[in-house]
Amino acid sequence: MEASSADLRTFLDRVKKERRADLVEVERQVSPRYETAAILERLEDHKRSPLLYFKNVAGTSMPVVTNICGSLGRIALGLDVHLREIGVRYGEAVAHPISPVEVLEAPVQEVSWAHDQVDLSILPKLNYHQDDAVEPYLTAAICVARDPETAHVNLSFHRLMIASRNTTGILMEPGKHLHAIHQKYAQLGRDMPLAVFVGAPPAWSIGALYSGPLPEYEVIGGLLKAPLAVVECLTQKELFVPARAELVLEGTVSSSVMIDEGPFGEFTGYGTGRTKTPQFTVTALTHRRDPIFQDIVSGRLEHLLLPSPAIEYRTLADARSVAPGTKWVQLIAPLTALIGLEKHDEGEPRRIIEKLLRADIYAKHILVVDASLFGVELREVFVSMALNVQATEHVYVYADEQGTPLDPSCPNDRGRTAKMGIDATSRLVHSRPLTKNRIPEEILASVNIQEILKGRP
Ligand SMILES: Cc1cc2nc3c(=O)[nH]c(=O)nc-3n(C[C@H](O)[C@H](O)[C@H](O)COP(=O)(O)O)c2cc1C
Ligand SMILES: [Mn+2]
Repeated sequence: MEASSADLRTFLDRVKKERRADLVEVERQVSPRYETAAILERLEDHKRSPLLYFKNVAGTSMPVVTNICGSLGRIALGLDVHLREIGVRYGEAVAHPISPVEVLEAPVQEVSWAHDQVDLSILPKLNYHQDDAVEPYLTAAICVARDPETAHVNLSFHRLMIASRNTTGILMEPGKHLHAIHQKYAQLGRDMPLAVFVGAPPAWSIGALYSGPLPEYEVIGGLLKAPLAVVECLTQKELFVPARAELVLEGTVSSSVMIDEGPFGEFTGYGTGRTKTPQFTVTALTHRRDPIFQDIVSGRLEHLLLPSPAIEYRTLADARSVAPGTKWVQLIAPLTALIGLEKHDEGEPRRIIEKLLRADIYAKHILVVDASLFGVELREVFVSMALNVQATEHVYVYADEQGTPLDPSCPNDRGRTAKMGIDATSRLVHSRPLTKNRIPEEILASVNIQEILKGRP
């Protein structure tokens, strides 16, 4: 099968041609310190979420694109499907993964800087929020690492804080594959080889956010319906990066050296202080001749939309594995999922709750409701909670689970947290006879409103 020719540039061209109103090009010089974030925040305040292309960013020769996946419409365009088919397409991709193919020539290696030549100060120095660390961040950094035991290759997004000419911090949350891989290297007394690529069309990003047993490169292939072309790294030979990315950092993550990192305003809307992260030392920086730097403004719409296809797919699959009548999943707030269930036995909601809370560090509060409540106003959800729940019986509380330290309520830096599930489904059998308020149909039909109101408006 021929490798996919999709890349960030082909996606930008498609948006330009097919969704012109979705693309805003900013010609004048902007500051990377808060200004790009401010422009996006103001647009979102006005219910607009265009792709932003900043041609002239102070302190760098690279143009910056942000908000690539800031609308479901653009995500759908990137996957070549209708809005409502994103979930189905994701399921197909996971069911039909396609392995990447190695190529020898790669645009992303047109320019390369190795070892002493590496200078991260050529990158845009982006800051988002006034209480964040002064150091700039990379937010659209997709990290590639190989498990030293299984040799499986893993992809995931991690925030990188530029700490010096050739080092960064990297946040790896407990419960993530990269965290586990890093720990395996540490046990072997070795630093972890890591490659980071920047510049991805939606299918790559959405596929990289897959969470489960498959290698993410194969899910990307499934989404593209063609193999992704990858190239061997120059200084970390066991790793491969997409040949048509814009920019790559190669290097190693220390098993012992920790550096100060943060605070950084996150998807929750809050930063949670300065802590320690392992140090990533960059051994090579490669890029296209004219790289486009991709960014995600932390905490804005794109940050929430981008991972949603992967999280919804996985949550639905996990819930169905214990309750086949699970019909839908809605991520209604950070750390909170609403699950629609056609219940067959009273044990199902609890099984769903326990499965989900243990599978995902971001699953903190799970609310299971009747599947018939799809798309209703939040008030209806509260009504169903009020009328179906006996707190002593239908609220499940778990004291010490793995969550995320990014949760402002989490009392420690390790992400150990309490979790909760609520079974708000209607009972299959009621302990007392219940009758729903009803007036006979024929009497209702016989009422003539006009006559009663006597012509009043
Ligand atoms: C924009 C963005 C930034 C993210 N930053 C981090 C991060 O700094 N640290 C982290 O552990 N996970 C981060 N994540 C979440 C992981 O990338 C995501 O959960 C991924 O699917 C984990 O992959 P895994 O199942 O292979 O561990 C981020 C996700 C997004 C969308
Ligand atoms: Mn993984």
